[in-house]
Amino acid sequence: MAFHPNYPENGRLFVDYTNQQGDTEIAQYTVSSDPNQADPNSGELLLTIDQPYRNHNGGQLVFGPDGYLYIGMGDGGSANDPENRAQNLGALLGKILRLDVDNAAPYGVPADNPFVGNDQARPEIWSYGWRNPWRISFDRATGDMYVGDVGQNQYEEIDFEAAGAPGGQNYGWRLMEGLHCFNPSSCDPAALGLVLPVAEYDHGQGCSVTGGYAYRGQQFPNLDGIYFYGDYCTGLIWGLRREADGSWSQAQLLSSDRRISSFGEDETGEVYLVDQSGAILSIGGE
Ligand SMILES: [Ca+2]
Ligand SMILES: [Ca+2]
Repeated sequence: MAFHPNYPENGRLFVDYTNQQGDTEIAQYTVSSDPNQADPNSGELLLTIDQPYRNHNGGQLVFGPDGYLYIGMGDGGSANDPENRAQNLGALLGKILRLDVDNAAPYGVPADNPFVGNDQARPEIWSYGWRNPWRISFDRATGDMYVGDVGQNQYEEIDFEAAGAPGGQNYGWRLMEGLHCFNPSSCDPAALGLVLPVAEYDHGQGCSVTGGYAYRGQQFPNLDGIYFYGDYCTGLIWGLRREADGSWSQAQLLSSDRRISSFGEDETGEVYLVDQSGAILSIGGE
């Protein structure tokens, strides 16, 4: 779910869910007279995306600093991306999409989306080569994008896209899993123009990455700019920091024993952890 950047004025919010046929729907609702409840009759469907398999439905919606709505779509599911959808620009699966929800109904495509005018590609695509970009966020201070892309059987990864990037990047799947060639088993990432993750961990430390947020809160100044992420199976939490020279430092910060299904960020930039068992915990202190 994502609130429109002008939500206080227009009451518009967006949801991504799996419908009863197992397919992805993106819809808009508006707030009701009760500020804590949407109007159930206000629904407007933006997009339906057929899902060939039950898993890997992605599901993150987030507005970028450019005011456009970004949507994370998994590769469709099963395992190993059997139909190679993440590399197929004619499919919306295995992609991050970028929509304009202000200047056309039910949505428009920003004129500067990278594949506009390419009749072999869907114009909604912002980037491709994703397996299941379960969580996407923007650093509120810099506008940089972070993505936690869930791996297959061996490697989990975090990806970074600097603010102002033109889109159209290929993040590798199923050619690569993390930093490793996957299918085919040998490859030349540079020759293929693939963007490599800025961090990865193997399945000795977890099973499924849950991307988080770059901390920009006020309570813990020493955490400023550290990107938090965790693992769903082990509850380990890591911090990732981009140094002044552009290199990355990664450290395990906590072993939480939590089933980390998501992270969240509040209006002031404080970061929270969502435990699938039902608890919401603050990062930095409890
Ligand atoms: Ca699916
Ligand atoms: Ca990748």
